[in-house]
Amino acid sequence: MTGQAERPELLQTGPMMPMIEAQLANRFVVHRLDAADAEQVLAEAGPRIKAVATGVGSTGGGARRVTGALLEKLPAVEIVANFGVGYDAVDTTAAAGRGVVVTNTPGVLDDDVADLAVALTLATIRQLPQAERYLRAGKWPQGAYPLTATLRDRTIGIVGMGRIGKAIARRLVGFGRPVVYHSRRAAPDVPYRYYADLLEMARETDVLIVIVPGGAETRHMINEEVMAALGPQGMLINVARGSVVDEPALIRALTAGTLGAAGLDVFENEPHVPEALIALDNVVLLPHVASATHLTRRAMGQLVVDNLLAWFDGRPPLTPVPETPVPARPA
Ligand code: NAP
Ligand code: 8YV
Repeated sequence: MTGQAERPELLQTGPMMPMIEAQLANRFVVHRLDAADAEQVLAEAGPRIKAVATGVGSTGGGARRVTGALLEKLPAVEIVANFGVGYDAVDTTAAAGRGVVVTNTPGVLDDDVADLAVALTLATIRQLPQAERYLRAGKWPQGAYPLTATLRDRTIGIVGMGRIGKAIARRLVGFGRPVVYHSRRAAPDVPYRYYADLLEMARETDVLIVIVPGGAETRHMINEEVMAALGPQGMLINVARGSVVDEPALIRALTAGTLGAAGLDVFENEPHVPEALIALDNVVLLPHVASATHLTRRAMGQLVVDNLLAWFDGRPPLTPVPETPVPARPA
């Protein structure tokens, strides 16, 4: 281990898992953006900071976003390691413009996120939380819980056929349901029917599972028209990012019954969920937990650390994002 003076300086934008923090503290001089004196810290240490460790996810919060303005205060930064496969909270254009490499945590969370997406789909269509609330409220002796819709007569459209979309599709095929999908380009390696037009797919399916990246390009791609196309028996499952769905339009559609039901793991303004959604009984709401198992979060955390260690050991980062080319490590 090198001495304190030789350790690279790193900015941590908010709380991270203890196993991450312990390894970072072992190798870096760590500064915290969530400290009371963060501005002072940035002014004093900003010019020396070489790395950023960040992750938005379930606690949300603007303070944890890696914006162009923040990067400007870190003129020596070389790498931003993001906890999460989705890195919409990191301004990759600003990072690429400064030659800063951004890494994320792909692959290690696919199975848990896909399991959760399928669980949420079943919970929503079979009304599992509602049925449990019925039992707990002591209503069973007065009569059986009402019959529900079923997955048995559904075609499922997946929006986003990437790593996680494929893992969801594989599971649904096991459930005996037809799967179709939409993305910008047809995926070369899947047997499912491809729709270049999202609206056309929404008209011809009745369950939509959304698993695309967040960001400007996908903002509100699930809009009023798409929801209307799904229809009164239709169901929307969002495990992607809250920004992908027009939330006010979703509330209107669910309230009016022009969309049948929704299962949501993500929201536009996390961790704040609109009261109007909470009041509805045709939604199942989860607090951004798709990857939240001990095993998967440990693997994600280790990948954050391993990307940073690789970079500062002079090796290429393990999982750089495509928007930021990997520059040669300065000598
Ligand atoms: P991925 O392998 O990069 O797949 C993304 C898919 O989305 C690709 O099929 C891509 O295909 C498609 N896509 C991208 N932009 C699109 C657009 N504008 N219109 C239509 N399709 C588009 O990513 P992944 O690992 O599967 O993860 C996907 C996302 O899931 C993450 O970015 C993250 O936001 C979210 N996620 C959420 C949780 C959670 O806790 N709820 C957990 C993990 C991931 P084309 O390039 O051909 O369009
Ligand atoms: C996590 C996620 O909840 O990987 C992602 O993109 O949304 C989730 O796995 C999040 O990154 C935790 O901070």
